[in-house]
Amino acid sequence: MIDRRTLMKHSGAALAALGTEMAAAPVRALAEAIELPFANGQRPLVRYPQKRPMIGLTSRPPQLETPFSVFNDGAITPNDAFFVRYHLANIPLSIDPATFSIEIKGKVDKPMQLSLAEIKKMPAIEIVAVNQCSGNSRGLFDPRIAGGQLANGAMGNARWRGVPLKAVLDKAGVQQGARQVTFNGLDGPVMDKTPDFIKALDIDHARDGEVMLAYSMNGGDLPWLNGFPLRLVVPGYYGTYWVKHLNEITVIDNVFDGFWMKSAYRIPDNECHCVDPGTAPKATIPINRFDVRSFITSVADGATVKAGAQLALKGIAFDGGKGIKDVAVSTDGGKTWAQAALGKDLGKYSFREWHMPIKLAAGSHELKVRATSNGGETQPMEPRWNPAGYMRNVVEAVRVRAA
Ligand SMILES: Nc1nc2c(c(=O)[nH]1)N[C@H]1C(S)=C(S)[C@@H](COP(=O)(O)O)O[C@H]1N2
Ligand SMILES: [Mo]
Repeated sequence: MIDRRTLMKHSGAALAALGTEMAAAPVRALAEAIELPFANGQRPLVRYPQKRPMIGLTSRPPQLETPFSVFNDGAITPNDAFFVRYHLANIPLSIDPATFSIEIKGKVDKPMQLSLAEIKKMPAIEIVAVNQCSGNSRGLFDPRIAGGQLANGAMGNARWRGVPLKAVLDKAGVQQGARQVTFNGLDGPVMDKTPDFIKALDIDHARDGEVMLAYSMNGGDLPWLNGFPLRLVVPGYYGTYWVKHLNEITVIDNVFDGFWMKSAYRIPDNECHCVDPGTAPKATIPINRFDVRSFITSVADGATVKAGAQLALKGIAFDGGKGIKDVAVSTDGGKTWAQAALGKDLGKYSFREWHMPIKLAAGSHELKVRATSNGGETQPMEPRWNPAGYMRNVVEAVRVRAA
């Protein structure tokens, strides 16, 4: 039913129904389950409005991981397969796009409210960009780390359409002395003591012309759970900054010290953003750009493939915004490497597909892929560790048996 409804243009009634259905979520846990590649990795496949069966992590608030096989279907992650991450259980269940507005306030000459219609009348930009949770792959850390036990599916790549944050800030007129901009959405804590989810960017970053207020994803409205009707898109930066259901922008003349900037989402302040397992960093900074990553998508760990046959190995790579320079593949556990061919370039913030034909003799093989960015950054052969389980980017291994 809901799929039919969401295919229709959002009428008020259809949206109200969507909110009601969201309130009743999880709509359905399917009988099927999935096993993620770490201890206690059993997960239900769950059904939410506007989503295909997804890997269920929590239900209040809904947190959904993308089944990894989706990434083999193309460089763009479909809206109905895009992961979902929330912190606070009080997610919005009724939003009327006809009356929705966003407030711009603080150190600006003209504090204002902009309706969705007004935002949509401004000149639009489009950027293809990866959104990845800081804790993507946390479940693979060793020693294990508390927090959402995710495999590699807390990421996705979409074509975002919206207005540059710069244009909105210019309209309001940023005042002298502005240092940061804060972002707040419609969701909130269930208990008063839990800090509201508010994020901040430096003023120059906020005005770089790429950070955007997006109202569309892959040609459609944002799915409800991905921030309908408006979200921040911060190309190259971890998902924590991509505030959903965005309705409040505040220009401030200090460095924001709210919980989600000052205490959470921080990484060791050193070159590798890592420390010896089990130790605490001396100093920390807010998490920022993605490190470089790559994945094999065409064959799963533990699979059996045909010996001696040509195998079309493929996958994806991305980084924090320099773009991918090259992708190397090893079929012997990292002893020797060969260059893969790169797929279509959808922009420096996008997944970049790669492919390489291989042939495997009968027996066991360890496949590895390693990407290098245009900035010269590459993936480490040994995993790095930090206390929050962020930024995993080790060269991953896929073990296959050829028979
Ligand atoms: N309003 C709001 N926006 C939010 C969050 C949140 O809890 N509330 N979580 C952030 C985090 S940590 C991530 S990883 C991304 C995930 O985006 P998605 O749910 O569209 O995949 O949303 C970000 N935006
Ligand atoms: Mo996240």
